[in-house]
Amino acid sequence: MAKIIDGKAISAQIRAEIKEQVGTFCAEHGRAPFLSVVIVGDDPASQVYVRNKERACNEVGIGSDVLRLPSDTDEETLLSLIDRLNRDPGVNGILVQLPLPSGIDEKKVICAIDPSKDVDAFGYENVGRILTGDYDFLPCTPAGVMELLKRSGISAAGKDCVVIGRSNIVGKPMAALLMHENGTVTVCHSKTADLPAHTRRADILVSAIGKAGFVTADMIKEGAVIIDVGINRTPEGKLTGDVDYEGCFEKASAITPVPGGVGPMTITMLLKNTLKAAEKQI
Ligand code: BQF
Repeated sequence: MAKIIDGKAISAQIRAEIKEQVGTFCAEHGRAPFLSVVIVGDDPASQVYVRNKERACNEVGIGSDVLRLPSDTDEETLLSLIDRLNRDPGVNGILVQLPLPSGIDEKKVICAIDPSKDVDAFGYENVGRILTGDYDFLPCTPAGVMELLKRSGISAAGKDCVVIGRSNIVGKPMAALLMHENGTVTVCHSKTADLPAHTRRADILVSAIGKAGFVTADMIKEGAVIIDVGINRTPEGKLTGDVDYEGCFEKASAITPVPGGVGPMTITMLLKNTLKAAEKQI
């Protein structure tokens, strides 16, 4: 029987801390930190994520606006909007919700964001800084996972850590952060030979593959810590992770649920990054 790592509760605690720090910032500088969110098109999941971010900003007193552009927006228009936000001293953080419609070069758009306002930390400068350990912002999801571990009293030092997924947004930075915390890290992906042989050795298993029910109880070690980054939708429209929660719950020592695990922490780390960006820009 595992301890449930309650991301919603840990998030609420951190958001209360951030709200207090935002209050101090407002008192000292006469204005609130400010986040601009850019969304292009009408992808329904993206709409939900953007609303979650807007609501969370409100909750802690961070100012925000959502700039909604039609799905046929061209790259040039988007780049000139980012240029305007880069030069606006009232905007502390800029976030472009991904994915962008096909035909727009995501890399070009993300890298157009001023690195000091890149609160997702997806641009080349911030990504490079993560690898060296010399960073201002961490990408929100891996940062959220590290914070969940820390606040649950789980150390990665000396542990076998296995990450499933090698995306630039989650898997790769996740591996870097676990290494910084002195974990021994293995990154598995779609071409990994005998993936269960790796996952069975994991003391800490982080799954970010995006396949519902992918991690089953026979793939994990007794007493492992299971972190489920997956956000998948069941045919009935409910959120579910990558992990067979019921099965792994019996065998793990700690496990994150979906929803209410890593997801809320992702949003909380965005708030933290926006406050930090505002403080650094003073
Ligand atoms: C929860 C995201 C895949 C691709 C792009 C809370 C969120 C999700 C779940 C959320 C995500 C996932 C976000 C829960 C933002 C996390 O209670 O479990 C919050 O809003 N997320 C995103 O912006 O882009 C994504 C996943």
